[in-house]
Amino acid sequence: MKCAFLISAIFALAMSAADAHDYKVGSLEIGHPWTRATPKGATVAGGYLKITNKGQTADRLTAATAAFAPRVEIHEMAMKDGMMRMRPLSAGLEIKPGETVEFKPGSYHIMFMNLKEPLEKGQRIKGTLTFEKAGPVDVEYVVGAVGAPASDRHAH
Ligand SMILES: [Cu+2]
Repeated sequence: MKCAFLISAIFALAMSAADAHDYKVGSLEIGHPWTRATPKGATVAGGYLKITNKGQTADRLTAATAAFAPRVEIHEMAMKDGMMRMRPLSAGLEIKPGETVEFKPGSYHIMFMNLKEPLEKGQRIKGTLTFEKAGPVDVEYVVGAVGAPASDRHAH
């Protein structure tokens, strides 16, 4: 009995560590990567996260890749001809020293394209972000509900 308690306590600790769900590479902190479950037949999904540059020099997110999406682009939303459209940032996105850039619905996002399988709520899916100076970092995107709102905090 005592042993079972101990195991569950350790498990709870491990779970709360996983819940924090942040990553570090060089002087960059990556907070809370997430995406949304995709409706049947959908082949694209947006990836969202926060990047904070705690260093003294600017860095640049130059690429994102993911095994579950053959094609991944870094997108921004911008007004064009009176309409919000997304477009790829071919040179990536700079994060200045001290700056936090938030990738969120309606703004910057990672675009997962040509999805082979639908994303299902509750999954954790692996991807890699590559920065010009800090290099690559493996992250996991937590899959939220279809149409999950733009939120910094989602239920785990
Ligand atoms: Cu997009």
